[in-house]
Amino acid sequence: MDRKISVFYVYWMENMWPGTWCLFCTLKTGDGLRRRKRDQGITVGTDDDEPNSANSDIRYRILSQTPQLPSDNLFVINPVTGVIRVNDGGLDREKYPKYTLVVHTADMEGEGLSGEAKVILTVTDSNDNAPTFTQSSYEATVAENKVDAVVITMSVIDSDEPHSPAWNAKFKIVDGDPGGQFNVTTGQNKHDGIITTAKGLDFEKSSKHTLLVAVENEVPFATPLPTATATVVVNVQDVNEAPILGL
Ligand SMILES: [Ca+2]
Ligand SMILES: [Ca+2]
Ligand SMILES: [Ca+2]
Ligand SMILES: [Ca+2]
Repeated sequence: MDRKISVFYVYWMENMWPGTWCLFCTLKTGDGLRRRKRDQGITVGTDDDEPNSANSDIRYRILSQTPQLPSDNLFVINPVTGVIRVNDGGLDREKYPKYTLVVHTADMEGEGLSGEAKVILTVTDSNDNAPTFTQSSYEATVAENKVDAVVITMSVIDSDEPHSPAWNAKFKIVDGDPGGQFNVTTGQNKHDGIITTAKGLDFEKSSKHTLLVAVENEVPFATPLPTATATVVVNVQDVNEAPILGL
């Protein structure tokens, strides 16, 4: 039995159902990193003894899990194969992005020489947080007759992995603009919604527009989430226009 502590790096997506395997596992040994296939799960411990002898018959158990949150038995190890699986729901990247497990290994069916392996678990992101506006309502004033005029910039917050498609925002005017007089685009920081005029507004026709703007991410939500909206009241400013001759 190799008594050296081996370190394994494992990546698991948050919100995984109990029983699922890690996404992929990397085994760190003296000769570098070896990636293991997903369906192999993770097998800890190495043994140079003859295969199928009692000396090579290793047993595994988890000694500790850090942090022990949201429960202390999030993972389970198969005592014979050393494969680790999710035991309990509750993997949440936004709350607990990393876990360390210490795994005890012993040969002679658990009675012989023992060693330890450390498993560093990174919880990877899924889009389980909807972006929300920093304000639920906005008010702006824009001069009539101007095309491509910036009306207002709205910002959002999102708890998912910054600058990923699960964090980047996508805006849509869902109500209050039947004539297509406004555009909404996403700012360069991927977190601002910028409303501009698509056509020149006409104060004499309508001095006020009330828009309803919705925000989502570039990728669909991973869990059912309500879509956030904000109301934007646009006041049109009157401009003294030359009288039209002939009327
Ligand atoms: Ca989460
Ligand atoms: Ca997330
Ligand atoms: Ca998100
Ligand atoms: Ca006018």
